[in-house]
Amino acid sequence: NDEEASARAAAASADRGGSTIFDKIIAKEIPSTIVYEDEKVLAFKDINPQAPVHVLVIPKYRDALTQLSKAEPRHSEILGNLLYAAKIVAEKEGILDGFRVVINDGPSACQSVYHLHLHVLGGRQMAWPPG
Ligand code: IU
Repeated sequence: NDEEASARAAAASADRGGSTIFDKIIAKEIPSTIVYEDEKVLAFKDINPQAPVHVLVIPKYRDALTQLSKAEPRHSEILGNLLYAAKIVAEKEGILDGFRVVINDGPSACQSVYHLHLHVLGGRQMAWPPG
């Protein structure tokens, strides 16, 4: 279907080292509602929220890390920074009593933007298993 086709096209572009819309958000060429920012990570509200709180946490320096499955030992520090930033986001958004952190990796998981990102979701009862 269309969604799968565009996911595969995005994956192919990422493999060629293409930049994504998140680079423009980091550069503030495209506006976003920033929840948290430091020198390494940026957290901003998802444009199509799936829960009352839906924030994306991304590394500012992509360093060719388009998705978790491409991670190398050198990425371990930024991976830790991203996860810790997710906790800061949950705290700032008032959802420390219950929230979910998601990484969609690859077309089968519906990854659509090939710049590594964590989803932080909360503010409602989450279901398990996720779809
Ligand atoms: P995914 O894990 O790659 O499927 O998530 C990409 C997310 O990026 C998705 O939830 C989109 O709503 C979100 N997003 C956004 O917040 N702003 C944008 O300009 C674009 C996508 I394109």
